[in-house]
This record gives sequence, C-alpha cells and structure tokens, in this order.
Amino acid sequence: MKKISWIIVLSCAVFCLGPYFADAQQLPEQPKNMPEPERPKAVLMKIKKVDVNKDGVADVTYYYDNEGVKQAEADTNFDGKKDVTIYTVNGKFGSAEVDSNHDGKVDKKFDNEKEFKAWLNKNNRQFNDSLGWSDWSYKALKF
Ligand SMILES: [Ca+2]
Ligand SMILES: [Ca+2]
Repeated sequence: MKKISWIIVLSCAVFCLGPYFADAQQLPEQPKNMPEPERPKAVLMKIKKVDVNKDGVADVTYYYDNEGVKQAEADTNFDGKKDVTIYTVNGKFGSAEVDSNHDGKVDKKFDNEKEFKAWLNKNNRQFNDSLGWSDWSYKALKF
C-alpha cells in the first residue's frame, strides 16, 4: 500500500515539474515574422510551370517537393508579373496573397480556402483548375 502512494507522489512530481524542465531547455532562436524577400522558397524544391492560356508563356509556377506543393504563384492578368501567391500547410491551403489591381503590391489576403476559391472563381475563373486545389499533397499533384 505504501509503495503505491509513493508511485502516485512520484508521478505527480514528474507531471507537475515536467513543464519547468521543458522550459529550461535551450531552444534555437527562430526569427519571428520573416520579411517577404527572406521567406525560404525554392530550397531543394522542384519547380513546375503551367501555361494556362496556351500562349506559350507560363502563368502558374508550383514549388513542390516530395510532400507536395509548398507554394504556387500565378500571373492572372498575363502581364509577366505574379499577382497571386498561395502558401500551403501540410498539403492543404494555408493562405493566399493577391495583388488584385496589378500594381505590384499585395492588397488582399485570404486565410480561408472557401473565400479564396470564391474570389478565384469570380475573378479568375480560368485559373480554377490550376489554383483552386483542395489537396496540395504529392499524391494529388495535378501536373
Ligand atoms: Ca500563358
Ligand atoms: Ca500579373
């Protein structure tokens, strides 16, 4: 009986003190909000370009590795400059940045897949197939 209460006391102590020990560990310092140009992109990544309007110039660029697409960029008004960037998280839509008036500055940001797809379908319907994916993981690659 005494042994059992000791086990309970000990496991309580480990359980309660655990977080303190975890805090004491030295974690490598990580940059918080990295500015846009320093965001890691094509490191060990493959690139696939797709020509949506079949004019011989690629309009969508996918950055992917063996886990799936990490980032997709598109030039939706065919002026040679990207105006939509999609970031994925674990094979799913994460967020999207849009330069809707094509002045080179991001003016819309989507964190919600449904809202982004609705915007895409309304404004750039011909990109539905190349940007409106639900699954961005490797097994679902559509190129
Ligand atoms: Ca094109
Ligand atoms: Ca553009």
